[in-house]
Amino acid sequence: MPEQLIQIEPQGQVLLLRLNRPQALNALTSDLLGQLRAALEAAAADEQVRAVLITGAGRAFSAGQDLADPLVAPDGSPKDIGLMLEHHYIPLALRLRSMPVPVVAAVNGVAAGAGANLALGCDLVLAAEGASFIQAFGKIGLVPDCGGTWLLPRLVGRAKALELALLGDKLKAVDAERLGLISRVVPDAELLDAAMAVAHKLAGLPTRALVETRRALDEALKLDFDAALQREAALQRQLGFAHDYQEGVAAFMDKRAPRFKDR
Ligand code: T3D
Repeated sequence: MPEQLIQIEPQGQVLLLRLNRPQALNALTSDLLGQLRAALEAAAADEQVRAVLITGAGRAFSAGQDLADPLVAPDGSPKDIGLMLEHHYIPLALRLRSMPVPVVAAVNGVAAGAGANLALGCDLVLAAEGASFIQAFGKIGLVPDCGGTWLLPRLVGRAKALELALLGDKLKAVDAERLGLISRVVPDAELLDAAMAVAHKLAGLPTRALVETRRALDEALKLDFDAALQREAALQRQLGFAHDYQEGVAAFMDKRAPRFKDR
């Protein structure tokens, strides 16, 4: 029986995924990354799942790549750590970014290196007051990965992105919120309940429209204003023909709760 490195806990329409190597601050091994991707694949294929919530077991969210993993740990022989990215981090980051349901991160403690960028790649990021974020790559002679080079300047602008990435200092959750790096900070004891409430709220909203909104925002960064307006019109046309628009408007008119089902 393989070790359960991701705890999978269905809670109604929300699937809670807990990184589960607390003794190593949930450092990311190839096995853990494989299990996380498999859990996300299963969630993507399961029509009952309408939101995913990712958190860490123990006192950390994740300390990033497991630096003791024989696949990457320097031992005198050359290590192609690009393979680790190609086999694990790139597929994971792409899977996360293209999930057919919203994904929430509940950052319960330190999130370092790829652990930080795993969290920042989620759609909404809640953090406990005691949590922190570290772009730990530079200190070990690497560049930000798991999407960090793309995410950081878009989230906080070039100047702050460079400061975070070059200095690699610990950023407290409250400062991460102030910079716009994350969505919200909550008291430590309230993190999981608050994140679960957000995930349940997302699960009750029209999933397809939420996912198209994520895609449209990401794509708009590459478009000029005219092209973004055209993209909005094309998306609105598609969504206007879909069930959830009919249902959302009907529910509003009838003064009742909507029952969305599109994915
Ligand atoms: O290499 C590639 O594949 C390329 C991909 C790279 C992606 C990356 O993520 S690179 C960045 C890797 N992560 C780091 O460099 C962070 C290393 N960890 C730390 O700086 C600190 O541990 C923390 C700031 C995260 C937490 O500090 P603290 O003082 O709260 O805890 P600690 O005492 O340092 O760590 C507790 C234990 O976790 C300790 O083990 P022990 O002594 O109790 O047996 C420590 O060795 C272990 N641990 C922490 N981080 C890692 C780790 N073990 C393996 N890999 C880690 N990344």
